[in-house]
Amino acid sequence: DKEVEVAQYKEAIPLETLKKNMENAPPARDFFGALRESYLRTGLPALIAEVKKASPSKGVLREDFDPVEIAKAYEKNGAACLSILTDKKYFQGGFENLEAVRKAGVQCPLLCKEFVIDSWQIYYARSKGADAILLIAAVLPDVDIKYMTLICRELGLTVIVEVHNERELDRVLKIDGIQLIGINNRNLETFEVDISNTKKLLEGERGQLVRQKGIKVVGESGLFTPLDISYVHDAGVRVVLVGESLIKQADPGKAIAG
Ligand code: IGP
Repeated sequence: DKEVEVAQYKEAIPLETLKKNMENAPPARDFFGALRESYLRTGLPALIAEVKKASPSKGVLREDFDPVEIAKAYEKNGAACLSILTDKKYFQGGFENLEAVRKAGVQCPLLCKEFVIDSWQIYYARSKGADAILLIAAVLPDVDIKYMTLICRELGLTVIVEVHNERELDRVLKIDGIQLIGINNRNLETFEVDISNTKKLLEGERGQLVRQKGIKVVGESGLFTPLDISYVHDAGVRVVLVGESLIKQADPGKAIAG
């Protein structure tokens, strides 16, 4: 159904028009640099704080959801970068949220959280103010990951390639030029979350290869407590992506400071 959605968008805004629109857009911010700077300054995993209204497993997370207010609160309280859900069907997100956050003067670099299946979506995300793109190994063949990574580089976008098992991690480790790998602790088929997945995938030779290649690992999903963060930090994670546990707080910004 993502294919149908993208086909409709593409018909409304052809790639040529998008490319023209992008010419006047301000350049992408350095997403990777912001993460590195935060890690070097604090010695703690850099935070990508997620702006998401709902999830397929938990439904609506916050009734009074205001993407701009939440983004500002995250930034004020020390998030290095933000992740903005744009998928409508499963997360009740939208590209209008990405655009609104960017236009509201938020300085943090922005990850477009979308199921990317077509390179057209990458140009579209950039035209709406994205600074980084998520590519999910479970839905993309290697050739697409390679090709899309090249497009992102051309557009100045940082790429996070998401994996959730050994097989996907091994595939991605064979691709050149990957800076960031996200390890999702949520099984996308069962929705079950297990943060020991991060540790398991970074053990032994795989972990060694990740370090050798200078790839930074993003711990994704199911992180709720400072103990969870230190657990994945010890496993080798340098960046964490946190959504639900922040969104559900009365004050999502304060939850970061705490
Ligand atoms: C955030 P959590 O458990 O903190 O809300 O998880 C993030 O990892 C999750 O939203 C996510 C996601 C995705 C969403 C990870 N990969 C791919 C949509 C698509």
